Amino acid sequence: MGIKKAILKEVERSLCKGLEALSTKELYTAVSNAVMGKINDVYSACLKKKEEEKTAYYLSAEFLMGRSVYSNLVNLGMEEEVAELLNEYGRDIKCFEEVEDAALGNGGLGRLAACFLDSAATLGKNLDGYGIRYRYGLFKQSFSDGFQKEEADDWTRWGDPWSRRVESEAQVVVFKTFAVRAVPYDMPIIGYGAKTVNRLRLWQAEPMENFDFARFDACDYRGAYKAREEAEKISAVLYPNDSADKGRRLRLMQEYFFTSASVGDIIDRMLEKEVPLDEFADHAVMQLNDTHPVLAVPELIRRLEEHGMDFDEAFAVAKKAFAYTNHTVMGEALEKWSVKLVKSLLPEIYAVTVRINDELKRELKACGLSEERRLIIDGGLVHMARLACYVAGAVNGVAEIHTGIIKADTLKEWYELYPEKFFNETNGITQRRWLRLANPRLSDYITRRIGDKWITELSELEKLKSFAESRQEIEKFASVKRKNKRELARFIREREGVEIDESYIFDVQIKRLHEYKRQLLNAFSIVAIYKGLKDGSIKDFKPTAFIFGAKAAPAYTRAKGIIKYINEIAKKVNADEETNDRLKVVFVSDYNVSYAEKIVAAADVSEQISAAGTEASGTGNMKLMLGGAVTLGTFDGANIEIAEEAGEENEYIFGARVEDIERIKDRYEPKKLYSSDKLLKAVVDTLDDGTFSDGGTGIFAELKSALLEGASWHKADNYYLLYDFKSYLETKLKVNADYGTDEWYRKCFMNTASAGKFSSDRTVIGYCRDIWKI
Ligand code: 26V
Repeated sequence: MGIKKAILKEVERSLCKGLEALSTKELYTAVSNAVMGKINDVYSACLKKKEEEKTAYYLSAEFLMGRSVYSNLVNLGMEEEVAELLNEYGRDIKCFEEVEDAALGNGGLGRLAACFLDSAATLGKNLDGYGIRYRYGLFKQSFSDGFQKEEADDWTRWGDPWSRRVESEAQVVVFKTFAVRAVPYDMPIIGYGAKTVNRLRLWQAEPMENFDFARFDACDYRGAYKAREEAEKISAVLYPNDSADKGRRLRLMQEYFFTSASVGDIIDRMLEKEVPLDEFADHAVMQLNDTHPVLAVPELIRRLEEHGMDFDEAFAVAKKAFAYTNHTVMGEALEKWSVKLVKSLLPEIYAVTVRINDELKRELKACGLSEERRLIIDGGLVHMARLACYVAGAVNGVAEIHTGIIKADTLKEWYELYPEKFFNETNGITQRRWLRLANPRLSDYITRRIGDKWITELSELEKLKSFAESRQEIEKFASVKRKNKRELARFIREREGVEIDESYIFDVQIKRLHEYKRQLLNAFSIVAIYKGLKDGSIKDFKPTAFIFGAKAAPAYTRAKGIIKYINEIAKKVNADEETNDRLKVVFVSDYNVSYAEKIVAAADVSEQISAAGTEASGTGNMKLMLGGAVTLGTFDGANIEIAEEAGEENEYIFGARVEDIERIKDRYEPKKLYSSDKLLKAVVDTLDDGTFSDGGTGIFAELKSALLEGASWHKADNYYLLYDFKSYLETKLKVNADYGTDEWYRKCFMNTASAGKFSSDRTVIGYCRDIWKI
């Protein structure tokens, strides 16, 4: 049966109405159910295959899947047929844009996990995901008087038709004083062409018993619901990073909850197949996505001991069963748990960790190496990255420069001990979502030129380069971008109420709000440009819309201050009739995966301006490159590899490099720069001279003081905004001067044509080869 028929049957079976009369939600449910029905056979066959073959498991606290309906239709090749069917009934497939994103992640790390799943399924590799089915994903963002407001994200408001609850495979997770059930919800991951369907298994926390009847009988109604509440809170919310401090205990519970259930699940399946557990690592390898799932290490040992192994045997298995990816060099993000907390919540896990630590001490002694910065239990804390580096068979960074930094600095004690464990696996993105789905116009253009092999082999894009010298081709390419910009402008007009059009340069910075990513530097440059337009020192400025998209962790006051500052700039600048034919600023609200899809297709300039040495990789940079934006960026993260692929002449690189910062950092005096550079001073002073209002909160003054004075926990201007300001502004003005010519669009074209390396297909192949051995 074709998909059209299946949908009609689904409508008839469940809704007793004609397709034309369905609500959008009903239509969505019918289409999703029909699609799910289509993949059953392949899905079962793939589950069976994984019982026979070695499988890699991606353990991650975050999976930022976005919307499934369109990507599944694309990967199944059913997009056109379904659109056609809906049309026949007077409906538009675009109506599914009302469907909520599954935003079970904060940013790059979670989206990377989702891209990897798409790539592995497309490549036919055995990779399944394990995570948490949060009741509420990343908060919804709105602005009130320019301040960020957060609201709960009820992502299953329209149900969750892409998941199946598998009651019979629930696990029990035991904490010191109580236990909960982990109930799996399985989401099929459909590879492009639908030859492989892998599985993302997300655990939901539920009480051991549904309802405490004894208590209810005794008229203790509140008590009767208590167990339910206690259990459900474990998977209730995704932690926005930076705010874990408040609910640290709950966060630790989440981490143990999903890793324990996942390890238990993998072991159960092996026992079912009668695999001897000492052969565990021949059948399974677990990739630890940052330190969040590292409790899986002591948990595996604990469970293997429960099944009769002694510690040494279990430890030997664990050493072959794990690999660890580091995603950040920010010290605050390397997790440490207080011994007291771990002991009180997970005494058995703590006991296993002590034995691992003893093993480590013995080994260090034998090699005559220092315990310094190596002990897992150290100073009353359990160091999760150290535990990961000690036990994992492989440790990797996510871009060349980042791997270099973790070897030389962040994890240098481990590199010294085990150089053979260290790998680089430069991140990637799936072109199925970020080009084929997000940018149908550019996709069609490319396919008309070089065929559609790029969809599964992105290096094919190289073939576009033979068209780069043709003016006509460059003009066609430019016209695709113009249409995409028109579409985004319309969307922004409707949703944000800001008037821009395709004649503007679309200069975008889309990523989580963080000091190191330096949205504030971008804001400063806009203030400088505004001043220059007002006083006439900047002439011939081509109209530019500076577009921001970002969420700030709710407890991260400075990040929220930066949002307010940019919104204040937007308010002033957009209303100024002297300049608003050339300068617009818009901070889009509730930036998420679906919003990103629209923005990447329409961007001219990709802002990647982190302080050198701080951004592990970045992946937004790759999405924007693929869409034909030029990078305005520092030599940091994957920007370096982007410039290497596209040619530095096709990007706009500025600012201090890691070596420069190394050289100056001990004698850096931002105050001197501030006092000696008039423009810089005037710009920074807008934080407290009354130009903009922070609503009396004092956050702007605090931002200024962080730059000039520092704080108890950091030096002044620890991300070198003032240092890079001048070269950034100059480079930005150069971008403006270059924009719009044939030469400009040729640069854009070269970016798209050179993006082949940044497919997550290449990354996943790297992990399979170097680390997973599958
Ligand atoms: C960051 C921070 C910053 C300091 C405060 C506490 C804290 C907690 C968590 C995080 C997020 C760290 C993990 C992360 O999302 N890393 C991102 O991973 C992407 C995929 O590898 C990579 O492209 C980004 O550069 C990296 O920031």
